[in-house]
Amino acid sequence: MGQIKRGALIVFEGVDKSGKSTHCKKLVEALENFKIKAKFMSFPDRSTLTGKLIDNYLRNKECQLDDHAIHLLFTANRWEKVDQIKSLLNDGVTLIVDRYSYSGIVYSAVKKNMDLNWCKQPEIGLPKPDMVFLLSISQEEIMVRPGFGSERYEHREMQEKVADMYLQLSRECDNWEVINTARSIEDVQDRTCEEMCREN
Ligand code: Z5A
Ligand code: MG
Repeated sequence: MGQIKRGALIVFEGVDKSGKSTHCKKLVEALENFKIKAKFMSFPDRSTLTGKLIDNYLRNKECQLDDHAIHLLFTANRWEKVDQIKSLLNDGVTLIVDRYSYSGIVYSAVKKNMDLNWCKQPEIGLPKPDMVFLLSISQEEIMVRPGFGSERYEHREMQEKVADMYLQLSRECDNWEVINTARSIEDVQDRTCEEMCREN
């Protein structure tokens, strides 16, 4: 029997409401149409032990938690899934992941008194993505999308700092594609599919 080709780990990053979940799901469908085994995964996974704490922190703006502690909870939420991620990739499944380590890094590192290098450390050892799509869009366009503003980090000042830090990280790595998502859903989908075909 031939060896199974490892699946690819594809990550979508971007500010709140930039369209990550929409485009992750569309990419899974497109890959499945090409008979490529693909699965959607998202972080934070609010259903797990750490996920329930994270969900409470995000939705309840009164919840007090040290910034280092919530950072480590977000990272632990990824480590909880590491065996599943590795096993799916080894089984040849391409994983399309809605937020990953870079969300962990940027949303913490933009806070006062948080150090970027410290924020990166607990992510070391998690499987590395083969490609990262950074969905980029202006704050004006984000703020008119449905649902903006309901959770803790969903305010302009934080989102602008996050957008800048994402761009800074994108310049440090050569496997990031920055995609302007202020276009129609179909246009953005065409771009992500094109990039995936180029890589395969
Ligand atoms: N966080 C963290 O601090 N540390 C971590 O390690 C992780 C996360 C993993 C919750 O994340 C918070 O957790 C987040 C970062 C922090 N805080 N903030 N901000 P989340 O992933 O659960 O939620 P979110 O990303 O903030 O929001 P979202 O609603 O999931 O956004 P989205 O997935 O990017 O957007 P969407 O649901 O695909 O699209 C939003 C709407 O726009 C929807 O109505 C779409 O139909 C519409 N849409 C999408 N694309 C288009 C285009 N191209 N044109 C027009 N309309 C569009
Ligand atoms: Mg989403």
